[in-house]
Amino acid sequence: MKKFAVFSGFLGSGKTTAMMALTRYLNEHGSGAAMISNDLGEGVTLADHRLAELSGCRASQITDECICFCHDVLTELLKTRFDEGCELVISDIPGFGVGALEHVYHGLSREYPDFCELAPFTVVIEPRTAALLREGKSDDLASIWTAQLLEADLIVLSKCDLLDGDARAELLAWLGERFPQAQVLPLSALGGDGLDALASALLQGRASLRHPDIDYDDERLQDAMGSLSEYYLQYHAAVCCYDFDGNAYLADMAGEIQAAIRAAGCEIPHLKLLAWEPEGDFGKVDLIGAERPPEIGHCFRGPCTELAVVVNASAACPAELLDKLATEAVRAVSDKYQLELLLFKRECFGMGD
Ligand SMILES: Nc1nc2c(ncn2[C@@H]2O[C@H](COP(=O)(O)OP(=O)(O)OP(=O)(O)O)[C@@H](O)[C@H]2O)c(=O)[nH]1
Ligand SMILES: [Mg+2]
Repeated sequence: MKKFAVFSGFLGSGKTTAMMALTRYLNEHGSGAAMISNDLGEGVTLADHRLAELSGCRASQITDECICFCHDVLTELLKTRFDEGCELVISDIPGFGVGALEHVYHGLSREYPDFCELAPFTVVIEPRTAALLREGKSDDLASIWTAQLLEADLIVLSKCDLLDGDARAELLAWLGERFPQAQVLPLSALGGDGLDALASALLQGRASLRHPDIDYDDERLQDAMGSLSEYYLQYHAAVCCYDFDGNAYLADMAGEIQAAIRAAGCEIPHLKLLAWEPEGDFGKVDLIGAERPPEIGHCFRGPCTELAVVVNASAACPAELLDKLATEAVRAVSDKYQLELLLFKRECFGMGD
């Protein structure tokens, strides 16, 4: 039977990168697979979805609503992919993902019992987060990470290329002891290590459909969720010269937004900057935390002549302030590069609104 998997996990943990690597791996190894990027912006192009498309992945997006609450839209899309021959379709989940086990997996198994098989409910965690939990961090963020991991049938320790062998073994062992209900697997989506084991676990395993002991009304969980705002900006940039450096432009923009967010005393768990040329060349810069250096994920190969740009941010910052800071930063950096902007879409809202 065809399979559906949810990849939950914290912002910036590596879900999209893992879904891209895994669908590519499966398509190259004979089991058709596709991915869905799910977020709440209305009528927007998601940076994650566009990145997957630009990278040649079999990808779709569901915007405007969480797959927790639109099973009709989700099953329609799954049916299309299954009819195309996909054995496995994977979707991520907006925000923190806590509650997706109940809303997506239990919801689907009640409303569409024979529609497809559910793969192990998967939670992606990056080494830095796992290390903080292991050291005993116990604030609002830690309560979210713990709730996510308690929902997991399968925990994926991502970005393992950043760890040496001992550190990786220690974190894997700790995750296994702390969350004994889940299988734990290491992955380097960028390097390719661990994709075979992850593919087998998803294709051969099944969701347990447990009811974990989580207080979903916990005040700390609700407060943390309520403090998060989402920002979506989409524009076209006309370039004035022939030596425009799209990579420097994106890096400067990440730095400018980071500085503004830090000056406001806010946190930015994930900022995604993606720009592409009509021919398909593209650049991508991520910021995963106000105190961490921006990461250049993909570089333009040469000077750009015109650009489409998508900016997506999730920040612990009031929506009005995030909207102002991010938009001003984009304008300031675009002015510096003498770009003429044509705005398609701008939206900013609080997750608790
Ligand atoms: N070194 C390394 N970096 C990675 C790996 N996987 C992801 N990253 C980086 O981590 C950052 C976040 O990755 P994403 O895949 O966008 O994270 P996400 O969980 O989808 O984030 P949200 O969509 O905000 O929830 C990006 O800069 C990635 O390039 C990996 O295997 N190794
Ligand atoms: Mg993502």
